[in-house]
Amino acid sequence: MMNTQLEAKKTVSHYDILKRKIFQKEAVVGVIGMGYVGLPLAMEFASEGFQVIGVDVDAKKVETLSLGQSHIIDIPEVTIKDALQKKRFQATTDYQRLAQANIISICVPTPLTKSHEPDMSYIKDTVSRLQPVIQKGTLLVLESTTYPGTTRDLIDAEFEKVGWKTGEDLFICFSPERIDPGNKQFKPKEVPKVVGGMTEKCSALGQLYYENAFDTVVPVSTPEIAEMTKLLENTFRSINIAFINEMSQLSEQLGIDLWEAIDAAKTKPFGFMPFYPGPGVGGHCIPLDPMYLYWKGKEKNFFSRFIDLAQQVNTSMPKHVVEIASKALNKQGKSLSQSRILLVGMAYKNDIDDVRESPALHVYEHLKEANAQLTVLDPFVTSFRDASGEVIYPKPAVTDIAVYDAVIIMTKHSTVNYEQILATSSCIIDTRNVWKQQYAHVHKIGQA
Ligand code: SAJ
Repeated sequence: MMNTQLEAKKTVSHYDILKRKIFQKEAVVGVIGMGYVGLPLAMEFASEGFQVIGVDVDAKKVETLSLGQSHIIDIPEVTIKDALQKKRFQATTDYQRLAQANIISICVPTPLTKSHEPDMSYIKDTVSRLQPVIQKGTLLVLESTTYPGTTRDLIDAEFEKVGWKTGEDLFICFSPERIDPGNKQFKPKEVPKVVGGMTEKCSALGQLYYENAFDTVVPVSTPEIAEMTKLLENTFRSINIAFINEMSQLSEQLGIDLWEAIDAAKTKPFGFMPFYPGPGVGGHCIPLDPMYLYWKGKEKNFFSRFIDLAQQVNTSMPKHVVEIASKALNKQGKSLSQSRILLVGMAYKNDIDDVRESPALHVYEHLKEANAQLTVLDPFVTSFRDASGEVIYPKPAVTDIAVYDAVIIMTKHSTVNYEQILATSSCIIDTRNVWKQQYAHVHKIGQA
């Protein structure tokens, strides 16, 4: 048989074999990164009847997962135990196990470096560990949020270098994760899944794969478009949050209750989308993702003023909260220094235990610099490190509210007794609109 016919036969065989394996749920799924993205993804495919190999470099995470314990607040232990018991999930630190995988999703962190540039070290490390073990005919999907071009430059190019032909020997896609930690309104499978392949065959296999675990799959024509889609979503969010944060500072100057204006504006059934002022923007995504887009634009000498301004406004909010607290205490003849302050909520948003990039961490540091005496109340966060590296243990509850000169509500955890705080404290700073009604002793951002 001619070489081209052999090649053609081999191409059809890789593609067709994988297509059949996915259809028949015989495809072994590998998920690299057992974090807030990878673990829910692994559990989705396990619950759909696939064999899933969860790989993580953190031996502790692998150990707890193998015991059926969960380190991700949205994944109950029963889900993990069920997948283990049905022998559909195994956790390991051993990349060699991925030699058995027909499909591999990469869900590793894409943080920023100290100089606010994309840190691609996790992706690069993953690809270099993966290359010696991955088998030909595998579908490889990058899910980590990143700048347009990453999949092509850091993944596809690495395999092309060793003579693998994408679309024949290997199938490569980008599919952004859209996990929203703590979101009770939408289950992960109900959130449409965007996927863009390097070639048509890559896209077709990517769609087939995700159709098993997501109600809706949205194909786009290239990985760059899929990468851009995610950054567009989160940059849109960051800019709109910054806008409303700036409007909150304007409203305070004008003596207008912005929260009431937002509630009125959102009665308009079109053309308006509510965002709410806060103490700043936390989490692993919104503070970081726009900087990936900003950095990519800079490469082309394009400096996005919106992204830059949004970062400035959002990162200025923690200091603004401290200023409000300082003015409120001054009205009682007190200063921040030596005042006993209760910080309610260290997590970056309510009812989760994640403090990454939390604005409350910055407020904590500013107050510490001002020599305030700080106590943290957070029923979800068991511990966190402050800027000096000291481990701080929040109280899950407090009863002695009256002893604090001020209480600052940073995160509106649903299990906190706000009525007790309102009745007992003489000075409250509310950054989350806990109280819609105005009280003389409650100083709310976005209100005079
Ligand atoms: N925030 C405000 N005002 C708002 C909305 C949010 O101050 O009107 C603050 C929050 O308090 C939080 C930060 O911004 O500190 C981020 O909020 P978030 O709701 O975006 O929380 P994340 O980052 O955990 O979730 C997001 C997803 N959120 C939603 O779509 C609602 C989404 O942006 C991404 O799919 C996901 O992270 C991700 O992983 O990219």
